[in-house]
Amino acid sequence: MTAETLTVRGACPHDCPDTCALITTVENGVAVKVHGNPAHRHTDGVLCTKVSRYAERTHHAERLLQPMRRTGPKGSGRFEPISWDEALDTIAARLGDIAARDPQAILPYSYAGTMGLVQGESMAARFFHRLGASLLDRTICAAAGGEGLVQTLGAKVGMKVEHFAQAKLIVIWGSNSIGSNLHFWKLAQQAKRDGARLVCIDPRRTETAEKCHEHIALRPGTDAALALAVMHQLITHDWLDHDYIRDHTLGFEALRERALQWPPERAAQVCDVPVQQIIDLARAYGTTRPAAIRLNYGMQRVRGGGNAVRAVACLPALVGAWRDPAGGVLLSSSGQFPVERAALQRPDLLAGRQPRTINMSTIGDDLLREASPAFGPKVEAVVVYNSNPVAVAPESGKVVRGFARDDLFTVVLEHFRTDTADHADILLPATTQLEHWDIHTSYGHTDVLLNRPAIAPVGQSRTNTEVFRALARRMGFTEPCFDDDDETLCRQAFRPEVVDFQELLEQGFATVNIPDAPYADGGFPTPSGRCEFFSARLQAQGLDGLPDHLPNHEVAGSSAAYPLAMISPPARNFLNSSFVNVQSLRDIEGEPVLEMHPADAEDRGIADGDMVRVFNDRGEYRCRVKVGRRARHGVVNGLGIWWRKLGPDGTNVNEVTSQRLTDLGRGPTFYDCLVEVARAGEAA
Ligand SMILES: Nc1nc2c(c(=O)[nH]1)N[C@H]1C(S)=C(S)[C@@H](COP(=O)(O)OP(=O)(O)OC[C@H]3O[C@@H](n4cnc5c(=O)[nH]c(N)nc54)[C@H](O)[C@@H]3O)O[C@H]1N2
Ligand SMILES: Nc1nc2c(c(=O)[nH]1)N[C@H]1C(S)=C(S)[C@@H](COP(=O)(O)OP(=O)(O)OC[C@H]3O[C@@H](n4cnc5c(=O)[nH]c(N)nc54)[C@H](O)[C@@H]3O)O[C@H]1N2
Ligand code: SF4
Ligand SMILES: [Mo]
Repeated sequence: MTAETLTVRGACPHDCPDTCALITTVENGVAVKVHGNPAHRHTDGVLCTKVSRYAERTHHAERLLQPMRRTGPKGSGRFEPISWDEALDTIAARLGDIAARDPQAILPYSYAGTMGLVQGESMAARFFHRLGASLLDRTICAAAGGEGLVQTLGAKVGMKVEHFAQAKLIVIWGSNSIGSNLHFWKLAQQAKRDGARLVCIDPRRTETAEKCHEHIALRPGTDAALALAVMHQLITHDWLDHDYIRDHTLGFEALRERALQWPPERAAQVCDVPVQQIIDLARAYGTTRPAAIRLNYGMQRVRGGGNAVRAVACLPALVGAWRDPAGGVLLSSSGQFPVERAALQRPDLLAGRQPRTINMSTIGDDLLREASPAFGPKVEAVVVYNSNPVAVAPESGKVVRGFARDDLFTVVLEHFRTDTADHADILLPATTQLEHWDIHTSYGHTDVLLNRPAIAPVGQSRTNTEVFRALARRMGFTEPCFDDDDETLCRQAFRPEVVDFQELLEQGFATVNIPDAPYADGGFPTPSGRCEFFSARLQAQGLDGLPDHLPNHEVAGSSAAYPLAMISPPARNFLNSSFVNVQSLRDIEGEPVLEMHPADAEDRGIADGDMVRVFNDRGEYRCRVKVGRRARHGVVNGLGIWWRKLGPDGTNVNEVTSQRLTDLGRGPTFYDCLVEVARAGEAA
């Protein structure tokens, strides 16, 4: 190594359950390589293909290097450089004007471009709380399933991921682990080598499904029916842990009655799978110890997604799977971290005000709404950071129209000129994970990670926190919390007795102390302390207290015009819409693809490799069709999430998705979507 070479420990910032520990090699101030930290057991020295290219992304020729002001029409992508002072003065003046009338006309829009607690919602939240801006309901990914877990287990908690390696049955339910949870897949393979049976439940024949012993290719949005039929079998064969049910659950009698309405034959019809597959799944689940379920968010992007997660989350308590460290269910571990959110976000700065809340999943409609007593003021300004709504939000025809409004003032903090950035009035260059401090929890394991900056900010880029600190100063916010620097913010995230900051500084990660079989003796974080088959809290909201199958908003077969169900899971080499502009990764993905079953293709005279139009009443997009067995009959898979401007006609899959919401949690229903497909160029 030369004198100028150093290595810096960090954390992967992306919205992925694995939250890997990174090591960045820096030569003469340039990040030359990012690799996995071998000392971190969950990372085990391995990164996915995407983040192995993080240095390429960071030093990309198209990185935004200076603040810019738009000069062409919105969406045109024409900008001119301006100074930071001019950019910040302009923003502060506009926001100040609007706030003087009603600060709720200002909306922050952010999600998980970085999962960092500091560059995510810390200084930004303080700023918008102090301003009194509209609150954002951050629902776009996990709201339905999260609420399903909270109502059943009490929080976003579950079994510890490392114990999957010792399970004898692993049900991978609504997750393409190889694509989006790679480090879990390693544990599943270890279990498989030790004799475990792997079952995958997914409408798509993913690379993960192919490698499991069994693949149950159900219709999208029918998981609750399947889970209820499994319960039916557990009950009728008495594969139940009666002691566990008596001591640690609530509402068994009511659930029993519900489940008995779901014989496997009924579920087989709803799910469109062979009845024997359901019977076999139930027998395996009822008779194998330890049995572990890796549930993931893929199955909750439909109308009944919250109920589906509730139904699946009931299963381990029925068979007493929680007694074993390698038994139970894991959807998310994020509720296992006692993060000091109030200290980071300072909701007290609202000072008694109660601004309205806008749901990020209906941003299309909400940007187009006029002022009304029910809605409040028209949205006059949006400040976007850590998100690319024009590409990722549903029904993008409306999202684009909203962001194209001439009377909307839009500020975007970004690394690149994304589809959303093209609509900015002021575009601000943001630092990447290699250039700033941050601290991370995980939703797939139970370690905290620290991210240290490896290189100086590229160009004139600034951290999100620095932008909001500077805006706070310009707007006259004098509270001392607006002076906290990023390292201070990192230290505020946890009480010292929970996470030892010195340990984080020294090794880059620290483990939160959680028992190996946390619910072996019950003690769920629900109001009753039990696993709540029946939820009094849901009943009090006028909802069903028991889990049930709720058919999709757009049920397959209900529309003659749009007979195909479409799901749009992620492409393996992109992370939502991040990395689409990284050439080496785009080369692997090629172009936007729609997977279609041979029978559906034949019905439409479509051949493998044709360009097709995918359409419904909401919109249309074009892409290349891949005819084959990845798609099940009646379902097409439109792999996401391409930048619109890099797709064949400046659109992407979200042209056809809808803004309807889920049963619980007000989440989006990306995978509850009927379409028709035709060869491009043909009449509709
Ligand atoms: N490579 C890569 N990794 C990622 C991401 C990425 O974009 N690319 N995104 C990250 C993010 S933000 C998230 S939230 C997670 C998402 O990861 P997951 O939670 O695993 O969710 P999805 O990838 O949306 O879907 C997972 C699987 O569910 C299937 N599925 C769709 N509908 C249904 C259904 O109704 N029932 C069942 N049983 N299965 C269904 C899909 O075909 C897909 O294979 O992954 C993260 N990891
Ligand atoms: N059709 C369809 N649509 C979907 C999904 C689907 O499966 N199908 N998945 C949904 C899901 S699960 C999710 S989570 C959402 C994801 O939606 P988003 O959270 O919007 O995720 P990304 O598309 O990755 O966009 C994140 C942006 O943040 C920027 N960014 C990253 N780090 C920083 C930073 O430190 N500072 C600033 N200022 N910017 C930063 C990146 O450059 C990137 O452009 O999309 C949803 N949309
Ligand atoms: S995206 Fe996931 S698998 Fe890839 S490096 Fe980040 S945390 Fe690890
Ligand atoms: Mo997500």
